[in-house]
Parts: sequence; structure tokens; C-alpha cells
Amino acid sequence: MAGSLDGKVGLIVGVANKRSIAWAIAQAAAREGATLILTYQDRFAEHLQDLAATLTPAPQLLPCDVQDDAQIDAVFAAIGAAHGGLDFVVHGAAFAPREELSTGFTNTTREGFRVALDISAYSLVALARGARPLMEPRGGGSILTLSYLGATRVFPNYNVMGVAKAALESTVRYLAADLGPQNIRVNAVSAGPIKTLAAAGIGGFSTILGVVREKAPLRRTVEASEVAESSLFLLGPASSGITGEVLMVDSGYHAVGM
Ligand code: NAD
Ligand code: 0WE
Repeated sequence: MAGSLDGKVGLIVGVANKRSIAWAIAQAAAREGATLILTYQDRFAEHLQDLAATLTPAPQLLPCDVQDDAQIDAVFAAIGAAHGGLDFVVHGAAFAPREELSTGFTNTTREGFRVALDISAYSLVALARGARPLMEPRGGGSILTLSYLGATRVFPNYNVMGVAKAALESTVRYLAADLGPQNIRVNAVSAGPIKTLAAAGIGGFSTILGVVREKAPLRRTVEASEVAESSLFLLGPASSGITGEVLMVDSGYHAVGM
């Protein structure tokens, strides 16, 4: 079967476990014929090896903490050596110190703000800079990140992550403008709430899911697999004219007023 990503080489950042949205994207991209490089945070190393072994072809696995420029450089050096180029990047890394997601927003600390914006927004700039020289000789590429409606609307406790997602979505537009002349497209998928590791232990998460089921036009939440299928569109040739875009994959929740 011909796949939409046949012959493409893609880097996926942000797989922690089988519930990760980035893992759903990895599975869908592999199915469409892509050869993948997955990076992981050290604490997930063991688990990742088992997961990665379920994909064909088996992805290259590399450690990468996005707070560390040396690790990011090493990832692109290894990709250049092994594959000679890169066609797409999926960025699914986000983090804010836990205390920041349960306090009043006004109590956000300088350090919590710095960490959240560094990991969740600046890292896209660093990855795009590393990807550019590997994408240019291939005639371009596609960079995709994952956002949330908390970028533009206030959700209780999302706090500094909302500020980080606003920065991320703006970063998408500035990167799109800077890399467009090289035919490198930069977009985001804004996903509805999904019960992943990043949602575990967040007070009131079930309430958020319940509100979506009640109010969203589709009257249900979205699955990670649905986010993945929409991501394939932005990664592949069907979206060749789209850049600087934030695509809402949220059962239509963003469209309703109440
Ligand atoms: P997840 O916990 O599976 O993924 C988050 C990833 O961020 C993990 O793989 C973790 O290793 C990575 N990460 C954190 N700090 C890092 C660092 N310093 N270096 C490298 N990687 C780091 O949860 P998820 O829900 O799949 O989240 C993926 C993306 O989707 C995030 O950007 C999240 O904000 C976004 N998102 C999630 C939801 C949701 O409800 N789950 C909704 C919309 C958007
Ligand atoms: O982007 C996210 C989650 C991001 C996230 C989650 C955690 C939990 C563990 C970032 N940092 C941390 N730090 C931790 O220590 N989502 C869109 C999911 C999410 O998280 C929320 C939400 C939703 C939705 C937090 C509060 C309120 C709503």
C-alpha cells in the first residue's frame, strides 16, 4: 500500500508511554511509510525500547532533554549520519513544575515560568534550527507541534502552561515566516483533553473531560488516534499549502460559547 509518508524520515520528540499523543502520531506515521527517530527523556528509556520494538521499521532511539542544547545537537548529528536528511519533526514536549498547576496564577514563580516556557515553547525553536540544514537539501519539510485551547482561553489551573502554549503558537507563526522560503512548513494541532501521563493527577481533569462530552458539538472527547490522523495531514503532501496554522482537533469544543 502506498503511504502518505513513504520514503520520509521523521523525528518525533515527546513519547513517554503508549498513551502519549506523540506515540499515536509515531504509529500512524510508521503505518504511512515513514522511517522514524524517536527521542526520549532518560526516565522513560526502558519503557521506550519495548514500545519502539513494536514499529516497523524499528525506529532509531536517542536520548534528548530539550533543555540541553548539547543533547539537541547530538540528535541532529546522529540523524544526519544515519539518514542523511530529515523530512518532518513532531514536537510533543511540555512541562511546568507541578506546583504551578495548582496555585493561583498570580503566584507563578519566576523559575516555574522560565522552565515552562523553556521546555514547552523555546524547544520548538531549538529543534527547528537543528532540523533546517537537514531539511533544506531535501527541498523542504514539515514541523508540527501540539497545543491546547488554554493558549487563548483561561482554564482553571492550566496557569503558566497556558502562557507557554500562547508562546508556542506564536513561535509556530514566526518559524513559519522564517523557514517558509526554504519550503519548511510549521504548524500546530490543538488537541482536546486526553487522559495521558501529562494529564494524570491533575485535579479536576475528569471534570474537564465531562464538560467536553456535554458541550462539544460532537458530544465526546477526542482520541489520541484522531489527533494522529489529523497530524498526518499536516505532516504530509495534502497540506503543502498550509503553514503558520493551528488546527483544532477537539470535537469542535473551541467553537461553542456555552
Ligand atoms: P505525555 O506526558 O505523554 O507527553 C509529554 C512529553 O513531554 C513526555 O514524553 C515527556 O518526556 C516530554 N518532556 C517533558 N519535559 C521534557 C524535556 N525536558 N525534554 C524532553 N522531553 C520532555 O503527554 P501528552 O498529553 O501526550 O503531551 C504531548 C503534548 O500534547 C504536550 O505538548 C501537551 O501539552 C499536548 N497536549 C496534551 C493534551 C492532553 O489533554 N493530554 C491536550 C492538548 C495538547
Ligand atoms: O498540556 C497539557 C499538560 C501539560 C503538563 C502536565 C503536567 C502534569 C505533571 C505540563 N506540566 C506538567 N507537570 C507535571 O508535574 N494538557 C493540555 C493537559 C492538561 O493539563 C492541565 C489541564 C489539561 C487539559 C492542567 C491543569 C488544567 C487542565
